[in-house]
Amino acid sequence: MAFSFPETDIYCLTDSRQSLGRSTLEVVRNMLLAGIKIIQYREKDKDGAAMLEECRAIRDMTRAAGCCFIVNDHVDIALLCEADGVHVGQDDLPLASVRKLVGKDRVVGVSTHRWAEAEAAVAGGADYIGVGPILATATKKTTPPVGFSYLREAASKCRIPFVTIGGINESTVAEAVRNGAKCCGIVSDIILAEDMPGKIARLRAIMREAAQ
Ligand code: 3NM
Repeated sequence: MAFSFPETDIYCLTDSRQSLGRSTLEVVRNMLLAGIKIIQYREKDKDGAAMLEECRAIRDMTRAAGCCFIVNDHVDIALLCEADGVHVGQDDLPLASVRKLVGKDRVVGVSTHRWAEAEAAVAGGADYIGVGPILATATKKTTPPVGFSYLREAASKCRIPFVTIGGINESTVAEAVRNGAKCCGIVSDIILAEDMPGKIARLRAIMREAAQ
């Protein structure tokens, strides 16, 4: 699938540790039902075979829905399930090595927490970057929040698409948009909702209003 990054929408991520007991496939089904166009498989506690099996099923579902499918961290799984791309953090394999493995036709995204990291990712040929964590989040406790100032910097300087992520929810997304967020990466606020499509509709409405 050709990579087309949603300019202003929501980038959804899975996390079975906070999915109200629903399976990852059920969670993905709900995201697709809401018309989400980019989904990242991000699972921290599963073994390789289980992740590969889930990713193969998600690949089929996302392909049928015309949704871009990104695998977090695991380049091998991304290749084996024919995902559209892979997302890596600052402590994962270096961008140049990831690119060598996946080739130019797959998407590579890189998490960044300050502008110097963003510049390096752009110079290294990343297709998009993550900008965060903007606010404190229980989903990723390892990196301290960077606040809205880095978001404003990225919004004014970044020449490639970026995802604003970390602590974005119904209460904070308007401020994120007013500080330059366009595509928002949201984990817990969406997957902890009983009615995921309803939650996504409310988030989108707030984003639309804040963008005016
Ligand atoms: N990456 P929630 S913050 C997966 O800053 C992830 O790179 C981040 O979870 C980064 O929407 C984050 O529940 C977690 O706050 C976002």
